[in-house]
Amino acid sequence: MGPKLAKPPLYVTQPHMPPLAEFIPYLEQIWENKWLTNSGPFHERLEQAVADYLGIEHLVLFNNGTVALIAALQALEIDEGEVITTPYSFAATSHALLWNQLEPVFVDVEPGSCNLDPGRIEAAITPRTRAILPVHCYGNPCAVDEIQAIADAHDLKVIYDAAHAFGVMHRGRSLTAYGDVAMLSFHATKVFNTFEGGAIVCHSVEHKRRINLLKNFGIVDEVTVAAAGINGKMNEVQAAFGLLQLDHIEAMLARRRSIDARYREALGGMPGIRLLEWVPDALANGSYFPIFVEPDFPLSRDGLYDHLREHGVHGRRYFYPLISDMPMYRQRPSADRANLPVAARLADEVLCLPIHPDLPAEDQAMVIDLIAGCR
Ligand code: T4K
Repeated sequence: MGPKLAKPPLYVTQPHMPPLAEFIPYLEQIWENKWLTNSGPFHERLEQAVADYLGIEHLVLFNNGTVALIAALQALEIDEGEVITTPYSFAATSHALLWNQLEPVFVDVEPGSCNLDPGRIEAAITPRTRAILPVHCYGNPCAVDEIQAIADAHDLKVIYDAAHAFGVMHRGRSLTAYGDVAMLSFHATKVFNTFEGGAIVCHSVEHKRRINLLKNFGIVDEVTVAAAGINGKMNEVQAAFGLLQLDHIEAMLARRRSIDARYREALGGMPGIRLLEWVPDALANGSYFPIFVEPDFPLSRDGLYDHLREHGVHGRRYFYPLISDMPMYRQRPSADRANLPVAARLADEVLCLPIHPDLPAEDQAMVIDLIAGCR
């Protein structure tokens, strides 16, 4: 037996683990098949099941969201120039650009939604701009219409980092339906997980074929390698776990939404605490619960982070530091904090509170009481 955590802290996220007994038949099937990866039967079933669940026609599974994003950029043949993106995200968003020798150009975000500010995008476009890479931060929809209109006017591609957006419905359809492509992450800490995993949503058979080619080394057949592809393949254990998770997804989403609602009710009017403004016309997935600790709260953001941690509550500063403040980005002119005042403030004030389907009500009450007790 491996090590067991003594008394686990209250983590910012935790995967929901379906009963182990439900997973055993899947494992038995994999043992019997002796087909462990490379478009195995569970992979094929999951790819179709996720597409059906999202109401999407074309979807390609990957072994993680980062590799999916790297491959998607290549599939769109964005192979040089600049890409406009947000500094307020997980490092993977911009890292995918550097891995493709693309130049990230950072544009500030909106304070309410934390998403790329569409009003600032055009000023950042140059003759070298090839694409826009916005993030639906915390699953909250970007200004998809404005972004698409700008992209159309300037002949740019739109690649959504939708890592947080599984299960978010926007105007009656999956948020992943927007843009030329959208990337999903199925990492262990996400709403829907396959241990590690991810997917690309795209919009044509031809594009799906190209992405599939790139995810499997560029192999066409036993004697033909047509592109410098990568290994982005999801294995059978991951895919089987995903199928099992899908059986439970509605209950998990409902639980997340009710935890979200309880936090909103308890913390909504609290002086010094600001909440994320969820975009109208969208059904949230409760993937994260960020609060913004403003100057009139008795503790600083880091003070509150430490206070919670002393009581076993491990909040996380998603997203601090800003990507643009990381050493591989900060020399760029667009990375200057003076160019990104809203993102800089959000990064200094944000603290994500625990939210996951199995969070006990009394633990959530303790988190709320710890915050309220600071006043
Ligand atoms: N774009 C965006 C906007 C993203 O947020 C991400 C990933 C990506 C792209 C890239 O997608 P992937 O390539 O990852 O598919 C985590 C995740 O590793 C990362 O997937 C996620 N975003 C990011 C926001 O958070 P860490 O290093 O902060 O997470 P970690 O491993 O410290 O886990 C957080 C907490 O969750 C732990 O304190 C405890 C709990 N936990 C974690 C794991 C791994 C568990 O309870 N069980 C677990 O198995 O990056």
